[in-house]
Formats: sequence, C-alpha cells, structure tokens
Amino acid sequence: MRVASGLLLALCLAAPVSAGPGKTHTVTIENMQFNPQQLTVQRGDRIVWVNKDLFPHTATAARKAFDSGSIAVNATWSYLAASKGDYAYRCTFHPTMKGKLTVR
Ligand SMILES: [Cu+2]
Repeated sequence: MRVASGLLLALCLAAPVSAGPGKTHTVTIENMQFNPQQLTVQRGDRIVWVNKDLFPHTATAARKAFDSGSIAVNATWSYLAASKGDYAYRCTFHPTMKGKLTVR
C-alpha cells in the first residue's frame, strides 16, 4: 500500500504543470499573423502564444482585458482564460495583426 501511494505521488509529480483542470491551446505567431486567428476555449483553459516570427509582437486585447507586452522572438506568453467573453486582440506594434479569443 505504501509503495502504491508512493508510485501515485511520483506519477502526479511527473505530470506537466499545464495538465490542470483546463486545456492548453497554442496560438503561433508567424509571418505577421496569429494562427489560428480565431480561437474558442472554455473558461479555465490556458492559451499560449508562441512567437515564431522574426520580430517581437504583442497580444493585446481591447481595453487591455489581457496584454502580453512584448513577446520576444522564440518566447512565449500564456494567459489563463478566467472570464467568459469575446476578446478581440491585436499586436500593438503591428495594428494589422488581429486575432480573436472567445471564452465560453
Ligand atoms: Cu506584431
């Protein structure tokens, strides 16, 4: 019994941090675009923006509901979707870069 519970603990510790109650979604920033451009998630999910482009970018929502600040090349920024709603966001450096996050 003691061995079994120890094994269970080891398994729990080995699980990645992202394996919480919510799912993790990835938005790749590449070629001056957010991909996917529109993403729908459940409340409690986490979204990770990965900058695979050649320049820094931001993911900045209207009224700053969320704001990544500058995401360096090859860096990531994650956001926990805590509140339901539609969030249009853009890159503050490149206003033509637009995305939309919907939290259900
Ligand atoms: Cu940008």
